Amino acid sequence: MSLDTSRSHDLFQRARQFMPGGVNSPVRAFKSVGGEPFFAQRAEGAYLYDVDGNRYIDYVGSWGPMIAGHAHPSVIEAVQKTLVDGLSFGVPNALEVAMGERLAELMPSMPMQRMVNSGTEATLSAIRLARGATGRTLIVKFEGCYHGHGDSFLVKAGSGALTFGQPNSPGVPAPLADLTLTLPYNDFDAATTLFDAHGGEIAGLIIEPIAGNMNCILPKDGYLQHLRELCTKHGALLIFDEVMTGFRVSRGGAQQRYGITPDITTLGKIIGGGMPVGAYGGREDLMRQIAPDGPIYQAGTLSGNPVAMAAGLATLALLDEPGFYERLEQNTNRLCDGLETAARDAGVAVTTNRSCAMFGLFFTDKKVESFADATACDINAFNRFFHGMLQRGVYLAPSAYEAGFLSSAMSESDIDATIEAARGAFRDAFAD
Ligand code: HOZ
Repeated sequence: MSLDTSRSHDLFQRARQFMPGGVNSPVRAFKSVGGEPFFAQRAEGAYLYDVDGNRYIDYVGSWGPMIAGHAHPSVIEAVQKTLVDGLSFGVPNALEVAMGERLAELMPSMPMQRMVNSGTEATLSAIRLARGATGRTLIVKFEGCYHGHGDSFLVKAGSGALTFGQPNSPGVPAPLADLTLTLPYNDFDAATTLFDAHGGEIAGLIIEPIAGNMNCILPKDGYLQHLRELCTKHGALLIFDEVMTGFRVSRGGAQQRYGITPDITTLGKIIGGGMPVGAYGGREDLMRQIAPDGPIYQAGTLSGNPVAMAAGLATLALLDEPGFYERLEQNTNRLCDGLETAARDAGVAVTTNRSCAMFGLFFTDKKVESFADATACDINAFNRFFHGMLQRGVYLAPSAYEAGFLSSAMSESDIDATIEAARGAFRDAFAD
């Protein structure tokens, strides 16, 4: 069984001449799973179609934005209606105001925000704000968490940095990297000890409240609260990077799901509905310190772009459909339970983590609660399984260290077809 991907292959050969790895973002090059990426022709609902006409049930969803499925009619309509009036103005527009109001309503911890153009820009700006507001320099992050490719974050980073074995990137000056302290995710005592030693110098602690870049790892009971208390006690700012979890794990993100109020939140993905976008925001006294209200500088030519705002607002409007999150959660449970059963039937050790519309599949029989647990899993087994699924028309993230995403466009029969594919993939990948 082998899909015809000859057109993708030809495009990849051309792409490799002009782009590092033939791609514009590393993980999509398929390097860690082996083989070659397919090239997209179009996408609709739960499916991606490649240039050779193959169809895939898509559990990547453009790495997170497509919570309502691809090319949702109301999002496409909003974009079409907006773009005929011009693509970028460089002056304020009404859609930015509507976005500000909407975000403040969905996430009450961020009554003020600034729109930017990517999640990376959001996190870079958030730590500048934390440093500027506290007058301190140290930033704390977690092993295996990924906050975009800013210098301060490429220290024990997850996602592609982890996939390619370079969690600390060359090119990041050592004196800057030294200002980033790292902690093991879900380790209560390590956090307490670090804050006892350095609390007065820490500007901010940044965390993916549910980690999605070392596969999917949930916080232990009380862990986020513990971090909240440490930050409050030591005068450091708690930054939730909700670029992935924002509006994916509940209508109000992980902060609503766990009942924690961060000082600063970073967003991206869903708030752009598939267009390039990011945002950061927080309490008014902090955000008033951003230029031009205050001295902390941050700017962007395309920030608040009308087409991106229109796509984002249309996507956010879909979250209000009654039962939207309940259905997503049911489907995720159906999928994860089904994958675990299929693996058990095939005699393969697999465990899953899940939170509403995001999940992780691990080749181990143990609970996965930390970076060390995730990296101890059988990565070769994942890679074989990945290709078995791809051949059967199911696209999982091409790395054992990325979370999977569901969309509201997926039906129960898509989930069941995925589980059926998994039965075959487990069987083939683990045959003696
Ligand atoms: N940062 C994304 C994974 N968490 C990868 C994006 C891409 O390669 O397109």
